[in-house]
Amino acid sequence: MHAATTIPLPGFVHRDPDEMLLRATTFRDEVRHRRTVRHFSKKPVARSVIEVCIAAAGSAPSGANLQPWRFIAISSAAVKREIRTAAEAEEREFYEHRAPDGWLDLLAPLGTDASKAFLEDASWLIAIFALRKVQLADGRVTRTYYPLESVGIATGILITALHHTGLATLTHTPSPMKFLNGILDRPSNEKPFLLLVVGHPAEGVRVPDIHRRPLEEIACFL
Ligand code: IYR
Repeated sequence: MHAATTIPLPGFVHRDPDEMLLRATTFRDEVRHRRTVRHFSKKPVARSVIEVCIAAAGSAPSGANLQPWRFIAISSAAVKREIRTAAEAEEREFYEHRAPDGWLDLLAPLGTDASKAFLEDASWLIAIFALRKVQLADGRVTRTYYPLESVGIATGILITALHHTGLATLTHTPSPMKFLNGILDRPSNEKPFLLLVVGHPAEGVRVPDIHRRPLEEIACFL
């Protein structure tokens, strides 16, 4: 057993209650304007912006601080095309054979189908992998703990950072996603978690008229 080496809590700011409520409200209003977009313009996004947002995601808490995530950021047109071809093949199977009717009924109002032009139009695709094993600083390999929870939290931070930056995202989950290991040359201990599509929304883009559950429905206070 090693004793923990500690440091003073870095950068924490104590705020008074009024300021806290104002900041919370401002943040809520900002994030509730985030919408999944399915049509992207080809306008480029600087790599530096993507780098900073991924660094923000890497601040997420994780099981045993093993940080079991890998973000593969793709702007190469050739790689995006390869991903689109493979994803559309899986999606055609999904829409034509695999998806049960109940699932298709729920997707109908979202207007999704097997055609995934956004995989080529958007400036960046970020393939997010969950690591089942990681190597420690001393070279030992260990299994990870709560990798999906950890990567889910990091992905939430990434989506929020991109939205805050002024970019649109689409959380895309072609199923199965194993083809990403092949195209992106990732080892088998890395499990594809999500393909995040990132860019500027297409001019005049429209989104489904969906509603979010009110606070009373999603929270209880005891
Ligand atoms: N992966 C398919 C289907 C799909 C599934 C869910 I759950 C969605 O919220 C949206 C789509 C597709 O991307 O079209």
